[in-house]
Amino acid sequence: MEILRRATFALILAASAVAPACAKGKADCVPVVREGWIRLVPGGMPMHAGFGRIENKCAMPATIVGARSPAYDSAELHETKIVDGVNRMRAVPELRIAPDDAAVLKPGGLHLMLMDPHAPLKVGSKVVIEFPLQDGRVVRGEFDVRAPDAVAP
Ligand SMILES: [Cu+2]
Repeated sequence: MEILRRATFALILAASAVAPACAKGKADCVPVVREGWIRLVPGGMPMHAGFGRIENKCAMPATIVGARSPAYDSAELHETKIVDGVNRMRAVPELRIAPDDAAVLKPGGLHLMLMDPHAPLKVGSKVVIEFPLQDGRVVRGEFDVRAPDAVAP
């Protein structure tokens, strides 16, 4: 009887040791947006940039295939690159994030281009931005609205 009890105990231990890995591999695991923020533009220009980190803590890679926001007419993922000394932006149609990796959106690099807000945005308010994944699921993030002179945290 004692042996059986010990075996059961060992089984419970094994099960709990495995649990975090199971949670990580769960089908509903999606990347998470952290430190999201939007920088307003002086003069109320209707084109804003969004920054933050999209962390993939899941066991599988995730591929973001776009962006959208209920607060803007359109949202796109862009990348800024210096070509021949000139700042150029290009659209990023797909953004793959490996497991335990993160996409970092920051001034001068990868960013969100947010066009034509439906209403003027107030500093300190929050905007929801959604990133559809290739598999049909959606990453949903909250972005803080900051002043035009805000710098990256
Ligand atoms: Cu851009």
